This record gives sequence, structure tokens and C-alpha cells, in this order.
Amino acid sequence: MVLLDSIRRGLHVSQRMPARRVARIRVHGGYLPDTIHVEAGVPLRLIFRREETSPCSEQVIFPAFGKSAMLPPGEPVAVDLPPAAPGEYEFTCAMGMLRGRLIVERQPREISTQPTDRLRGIFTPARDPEAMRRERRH
Ligand SMILES: [Cu+2]
Repeated sequence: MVLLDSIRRGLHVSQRMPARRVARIRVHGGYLPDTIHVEAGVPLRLIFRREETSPCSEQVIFPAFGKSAMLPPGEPVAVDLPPAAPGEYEFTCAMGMLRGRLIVERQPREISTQPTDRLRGIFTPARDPEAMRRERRH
């Protein structure tokens, strides 16, 4: 219960920092999902929940980040990763049998910084609405 509460608090904090991306991964004969997409420059929190007792999956390793975590069965475990450069980053169990990957994609800056202008560019009506209204009356 204490653990669940602290996780809930953690999620609450992350909601106040919209930059952080949170993804949940079930561990059961593999990582579900086994591919996580994230934008470059965004800190990532992965919450693992191991739903098996097979010793194979008791540890998850992020070689490129120099991070690892033990995953007790049935307990959510958060792994925080710093923003990463675009690319693919693998995570595995200790023996390298279970594999997942993070795909860090370049941020589409022109969309994220200028959403309104961008949408206006795409959705500008071909004809001016007043002209269309006049046509409909005829
Ligand atoms: Cu393993």
C-alpha cells in the first residue's frame, strides 16, 4: 500500500511536469509492449510490473544508460531515464534473453512550437466561407 501510494504520488508529480513521458510495461515472458516510442529531449519514466516469478526477468538492464533495476513479482517499479539523443536503445534481462527497445525520435519542432499556424496551413478552407454561404443561397 505504501508503495502504491508513493507511485501514485510519483505519477501526480509527473502530471505537473508535462515534459515527462510515462509508459507502463508488463513483464510476462517478454516486455509488453517491447517497443516504446519517445521524443528526443523528453525525460522518460518506465513503470515495470513483473507478472511472473521466472528468474529470467528479475532484472532489467539499460546498457546505454548504465541503469538496471530489480523487478520483484507483482510490484510496480519505476525506472527514470534522462532525455536521450535520437536513436534506438535496447533494454534486456540480465542474460539478454528478453529484449525491448526505446525508439527516440527527433522532436517535430515546427509542429510542437507552432501548432495553431501549422493547423491553419493545412486546414485553411479553399474558398472563403462568406462566398460559400452566398452560393448556397442561390
Ligand atoms: Cu533472462
